[in-house]
Amino acid sequence: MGEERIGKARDRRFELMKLYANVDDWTENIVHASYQPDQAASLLTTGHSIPFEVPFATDDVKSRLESIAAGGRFLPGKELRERWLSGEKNREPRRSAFPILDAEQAMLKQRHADKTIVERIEIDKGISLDMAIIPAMNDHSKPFRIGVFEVTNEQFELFDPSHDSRVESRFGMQFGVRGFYVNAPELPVVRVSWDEAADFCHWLSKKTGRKFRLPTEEEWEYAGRAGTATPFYYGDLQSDFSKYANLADKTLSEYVCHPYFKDRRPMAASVFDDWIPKIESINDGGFLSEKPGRYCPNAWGLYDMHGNVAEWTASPSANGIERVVRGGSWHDRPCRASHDFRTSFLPWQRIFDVGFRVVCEAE
Ligand SMILES: [Ca+2]
Repeated sequence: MGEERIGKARDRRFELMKLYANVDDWTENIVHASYQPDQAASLLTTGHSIPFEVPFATDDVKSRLESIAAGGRFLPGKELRERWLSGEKNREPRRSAFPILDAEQAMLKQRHADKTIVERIEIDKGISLDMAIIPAMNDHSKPFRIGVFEVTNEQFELFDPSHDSRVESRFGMQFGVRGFYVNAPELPVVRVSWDEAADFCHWLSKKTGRKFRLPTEEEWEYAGRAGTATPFYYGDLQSDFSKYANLADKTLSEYVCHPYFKDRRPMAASVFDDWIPKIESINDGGFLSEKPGRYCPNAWGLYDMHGNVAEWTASPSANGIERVVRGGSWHDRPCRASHDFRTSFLPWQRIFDVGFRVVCEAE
């Protein structure tokens, strides 16, 4: 039923994207490790949806998914709905190994680790990376440096000039307006796969003579917490995040804007237009991704560890095939952006709201 109604429009869109945007795949369709190769191939080369297995599915969820595959209607049910809303399935127990510090102690510990708190490493003329020192996690580890900001389009394009972080489509009629661009030089790079992010680190190491890599999941969380034990360094799931993080807030309603104008002119929207889940009572002023550094940093001077764009880590997921992504993005509510929330994608997938930051060894 649905296939019949949308199939032709989707095929036409695919054809036009090939013709005018030089985009000849559907790599943005997110596939999971449990997909059969032919199912994944169908999703990525034609955009056709397929019945699939969800890796975390309980029998209840599986039977519901099977019923959609058989042409039935998908009814999420209370259990799944609650798990989605709370982000429960992806929540990690807090790592008790991390020392708990107040902001002042955390900053003191950082100063003891190295007197140069932020080291600026030049990549190319006028383009550099700011790397903050992070004190050793325990007696068996060493201090390391992590990017103060997420890697930007400008920085990534030095490595791959053909990379394009592209555009977010507007909802509804567009009259020649493609959507909202996220490929400006100062914005964080996205639609970059884990493989490409790892290659960027190799390239950067060669170029600078320093040893760059992606942070492990543990390093990422330790650096982000900066000694705090709460779900966010600034508080909990209910805290007002408007000064601290670019998350899914009231501003996302601007997706629904007047189709005759290129700029964003708000329009009265129904719930069917304005559907991205968000926290409507909070206005963080960030629509899609924002230039890194707009919100407050944590005690160790790191910006956007929650929200803006989600970040690849070096660590594999539980099935060993996917790679873990942390921190949530402008598209996520707080429940998907806390220190203890994780999700994962296959290493070759390019995700619309996933970028990365790098670590390097301290000298
Ligand atoms: Ca926002």
